[in-house]
Amino acid sequence: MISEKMATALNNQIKLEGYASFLYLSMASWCDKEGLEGCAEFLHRQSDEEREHMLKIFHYLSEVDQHALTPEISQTPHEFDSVQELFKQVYKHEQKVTHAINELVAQATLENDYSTISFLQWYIEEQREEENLMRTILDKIKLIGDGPMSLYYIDKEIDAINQAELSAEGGAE
Ligand code: OFO
Repeated sequence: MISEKMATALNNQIKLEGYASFLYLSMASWCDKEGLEGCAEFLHRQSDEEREHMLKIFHYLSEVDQHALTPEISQTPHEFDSVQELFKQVYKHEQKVTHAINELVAQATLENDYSTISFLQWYIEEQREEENLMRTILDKIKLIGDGPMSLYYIDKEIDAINQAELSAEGGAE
């Protein structure tokens, strides 16, 4: 059993992960509309991952005899200024999630809630990897610059990153 306060904080995290899933879904749709298929596929996969992150917390709350609540998700943006701006937003959102996870760990530590501390370890590692991945993408985008063929090369690059992520996931199974 974990505290009510901890359960509320974890339910808030469900909301944040759910928002991330919908945000990346909206971004995938925008990329599709712009003809950026590689980016769209990457973001669809990210969106699915975020849903899994949300569900992991759902199951954890049930396991510790607490009530997981389906979140109300606020409206995500539908339009983005450019693919460069879009990935900056992804990185910013991941930083926000990392901050929220750190806050959860701090709360669990304060309460000597070792079960939740242990549960959150997976998220700490996941966020380190995600932030690193998004920084790599932003670096590539910067290197490609904004010449006439830049969108083509950005899309190709993100597609390659997506394929690498997919095969890493396959290898992990
Ligand atoms: Fe679940 O927020 Fe990133 O990975």
